[in-house]
Amino acid sequence: MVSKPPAGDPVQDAPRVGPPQHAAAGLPAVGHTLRMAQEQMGPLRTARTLLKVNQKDGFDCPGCAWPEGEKRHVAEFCENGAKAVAEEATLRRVTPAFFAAHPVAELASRSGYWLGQQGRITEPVYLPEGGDRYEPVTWERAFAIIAEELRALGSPDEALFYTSGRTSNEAAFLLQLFAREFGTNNLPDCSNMCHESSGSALTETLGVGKGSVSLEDLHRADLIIVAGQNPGTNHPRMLSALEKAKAAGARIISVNPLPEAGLERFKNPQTPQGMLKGAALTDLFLQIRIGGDQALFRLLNRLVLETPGAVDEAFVREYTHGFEEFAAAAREADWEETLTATGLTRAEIGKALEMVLASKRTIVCWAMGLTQHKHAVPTIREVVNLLLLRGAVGRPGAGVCPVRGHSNVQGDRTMGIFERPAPAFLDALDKEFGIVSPRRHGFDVVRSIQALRDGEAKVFFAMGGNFVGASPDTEVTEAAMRNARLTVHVSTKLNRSHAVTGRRALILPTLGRTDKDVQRSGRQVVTVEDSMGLVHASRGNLPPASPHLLSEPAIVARMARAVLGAESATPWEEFEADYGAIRDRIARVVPGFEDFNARLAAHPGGFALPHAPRDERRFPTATGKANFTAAPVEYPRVPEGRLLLQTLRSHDQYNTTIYGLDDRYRGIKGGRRVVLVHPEDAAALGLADGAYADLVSEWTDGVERRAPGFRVVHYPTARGCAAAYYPETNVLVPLEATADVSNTPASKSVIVRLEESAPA
Ligand SMILES: Nc1nc2c(c(=O)[nH]1)N[C@H]1C(S)=C(S)[C@@H](COP(=O)(O)OP(=O)(O)OC[C@H]3O[C@@H](n4cnc5c(=O)[nH]c(N)nc54)[C@H](O)[C@@H]3O)O[C@H]1N2
Ligand SMILES: Nc1nc2c(c(=O)[nH]1)N[C@H]1C(S)=C(S)[C@@H](COP(=O)(O)OP(=O)(O)OC[C@H]3O[C@@H](n4cnc5c(=O)[nH]c(N)nc54)[C@H](O)[C@@H]3O)O[C@H]1N2
Ligand SMILES: [Mo]
Repeated sequence: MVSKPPAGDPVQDAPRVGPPQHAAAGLPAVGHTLRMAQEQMGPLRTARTLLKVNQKDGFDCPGCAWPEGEKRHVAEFCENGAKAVAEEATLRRVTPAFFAAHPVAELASRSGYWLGQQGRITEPVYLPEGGDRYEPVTWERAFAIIAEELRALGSPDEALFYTSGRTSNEAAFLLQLFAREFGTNNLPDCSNMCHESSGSALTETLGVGKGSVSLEDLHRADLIIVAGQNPGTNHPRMLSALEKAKAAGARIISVNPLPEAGLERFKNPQTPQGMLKGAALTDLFLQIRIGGDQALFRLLNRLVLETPGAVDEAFVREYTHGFEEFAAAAREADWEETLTATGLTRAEIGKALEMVLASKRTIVCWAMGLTQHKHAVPTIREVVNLLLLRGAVGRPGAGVCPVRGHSNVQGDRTMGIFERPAPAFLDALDKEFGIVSPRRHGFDVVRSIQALRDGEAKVFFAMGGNFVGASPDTEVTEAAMRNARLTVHVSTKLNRSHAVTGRRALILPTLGRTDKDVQRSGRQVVTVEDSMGLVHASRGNLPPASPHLLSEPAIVARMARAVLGAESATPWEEFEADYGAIRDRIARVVPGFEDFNARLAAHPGGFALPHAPRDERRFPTATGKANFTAAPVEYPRVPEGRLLLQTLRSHDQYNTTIYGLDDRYRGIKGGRRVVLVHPEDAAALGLADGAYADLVSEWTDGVERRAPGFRVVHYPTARGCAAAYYPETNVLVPLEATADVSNTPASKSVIVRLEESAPA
């Protein structure tokens, strides 16, 4: 399978390469932000939107899920948040005339960058069976088409309802309610490709699948380990928290195969000193081999166990379970094996141990560098083992901090977007609405693709996102999608998923975070939950991109009425008219949301959801205690002459939304088809800096997956490792290459060979 760059793309992908930078943010970031924002929004709208980001009376930034904190700056956004806002609040428009001029086959030949640059979609459009282009359709007809296809299914489980993580709590709650009334738990979401491994590991060990720290805790920690995360690009506001923690005496260990500029030094654009000099952040950089983290944490655990007085014995006795079995496994940790797995030296690991032992309040932060591996779940469990040994859970300044991606991905899960819902959640839902939710588990993302491929699923509905672009094994996923009878996308902007469709397809354009949402009862707010379990309101203030848009809750409510008809006793119309009525129901179904509307009014800055381990050192696990776990140590074995490829984000993208072709901190400009390789590995493979190569992944099924024409960049990554951007490299990630337990695509460990070639 070969995935060529789209042929119809007028944008030249011609990367120019300079040296990587050693600091993030600062003056260049400010100029860059304003230029990008004004290109999309013009000066007036730029001022109107950017001053409302993350303010108490404004909208939640559609960028990342990092929390806002109590004291807010006038400009509480970062460079990449501003790009996310500009991308949504753009003045460019995709109208029915656009669709008349561009057949679907032509859209499929365009790059994701080009598609996204066309602007906001203004009207619902329909691709009839056998049609070659989308045509305008009324909302009524669109919902009738969905109802017709859903009602024709042999079983409700032949329908899939995907959610991306920008969807508000209110819309998410309605969507899962609709799916369950309809009769299925097929609610795959972007989380399946993202922090599912964190959720799996934390639920099993601590009893709650979410992070256990607040922003305050971060400020108070004395050691912060940042493993497998690039906050300078993906969570820039986190750098302010790290800076503050450092100023209060914290130390930072970065564990990463790449030296990421944002973790080296931060030039805070909100302080004058910060702009000039900046603060060094990382005290110890562990340049780990991809996939070596479980081995590293296992050895650290052994060394802690062997240090007299280092284990918090009172905590272990009172609050934990499974210590003996874990300790026996940890004592087996082998130095030589760890050095091989990690590529680190004894001295580096010794230094890390010293810092761990010197710390009373340790927090471990992580993101995709830990979650997207075959052994991601045991890796995160091993991180938990370390914190448990040190009694560093449920204590101020200490705990687990999985840093979420999409701005409401955590909230969507809290609202019940989950293919394996807890029975207690379904019981509460059934009681409130007088329905009988199915108890069979539904399909996650990977299972959904397999179901479409195998003809087990026939209708695909997406509340946001870019399923085709974000999923692994692009060719397989695209073929699966083309098998569907109907594909429906609720979207703000065009992407690849609109060009690779089922037999019939609908695009339903919707309001974004920045748009003002007015319904029958008046102006509406929605709510979101950030990465630290804080729930707060979001209020758009711009006139909507077009008068024909419906909000996400309105779309679900109308779809539900069209599909379920008189069979449903749920007051869908009332929900559409007044989102407060949805929140009243959430308050009665979802624990922690009691008096939702009243608390929202009383706490404009947001309120915290309860978290038993954090608040009361109570661990609602199967054993009633925090569980130590012991799994065999795993790490990827890479055959001679091959490299281990991670697929990651550049500085100018938001997942599959490409803002531009630069990756400033890594020194890349004007192109995305680059592969970063250690100079000595490149030399051994005979690849000069500037050479071009095809990336060919090797997997047990013997199928050749090839991404052609990548410029080789000699780069200081860990030995034996390589890095290239997602989604161009998703073609290389086999559908079946997933994490054990969580089934998350292992998109950070793909074995590849590089074959010298020419620009694609
Ligand atoms: N501007 C912007 N912001 C975003 C996003 C975006 O695309 N753009 N995406 C959002 C989403 S949905 C998410 S999930 C987050 C993603 O946030 P990140 O997880 O920071 O995103 P990635 O670019 O995938 O970076 C993974 C990091 O892990 C490192 N890494 C890779 N493999 C390993 C490993 O085996 N071990 C260790 N220790 N490190 C490893 C990589 O070098 C890289 O620094 O960001 C969110 N915020
Ligand atoms: N190889 C590889 N693959 C990966 C990853 C990786 O690191 N490597 N990361 C994975 C991760 S962490 C994630 S989270 C997924 C992301 O997967 P998705 O969430 O599915 O993808 P996005 O690119 O974030 O979706 C962008 C689209 O969302 C729509 N959109 C934007 N805002 C709104 C809104 O407010 N409402 C609605 N209805 N639509 C909106 C727009 O049409 C836009 O084109 O990708 C995963 N895929
Ligand atoms: Mo994500």
